[in-house]
Amino acid sequence: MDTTTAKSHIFAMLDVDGDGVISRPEYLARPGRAASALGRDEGDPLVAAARAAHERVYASMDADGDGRVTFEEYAAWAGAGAFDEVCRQALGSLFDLADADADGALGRAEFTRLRAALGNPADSAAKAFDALNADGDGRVGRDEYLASIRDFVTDGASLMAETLHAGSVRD
Ligand SMILES: [Ca+2]
Ligand SMILES: [Ca+2]
Ligand SMILES: [Ca+2]
Repeated sequence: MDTTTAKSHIFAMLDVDGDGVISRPEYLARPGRAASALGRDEGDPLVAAARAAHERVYASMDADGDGRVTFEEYAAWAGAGAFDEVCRQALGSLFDLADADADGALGRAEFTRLRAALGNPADSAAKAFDALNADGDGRVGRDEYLASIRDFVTDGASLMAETLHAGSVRD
């Protein structure tokens, strides 16, 4: 898939109410929703870290600072530079919320919970896990998880299409 298509899939996931705009509250609700789905309480430092990382992403993404991110604004911003500057930290912070035993890797159960927490349908979790667990050790490491998302944003690599459940659009 091309990068515009990849970006449109991510945008659609972030635009939870489907009104064509990623609003500031909509985006900043993401870490809290993930935290509660993953059984983290508000006092957990990892939750505070996730909120701070998401604030930074939104400030970077909302170029004109009006609290609304349109697809045009998103598409002009998303890419390798934005990923390395702010997105990696935000996505990593969500990964950490799911990493219950804090060993830097997600087993199948942890991975499935993270996907559900981010609003991805559970039915494709097994496929996504298998795609990311290429070496078959039953674990998806933090770095390989983040690298696969980066590949998706920068190249439209299909591996991450599975993990973001863009596969449902193709099927
Ligand atoms: Ca919206
Ligand atoms: Ca804006
Ligand atoms: Ca783990």
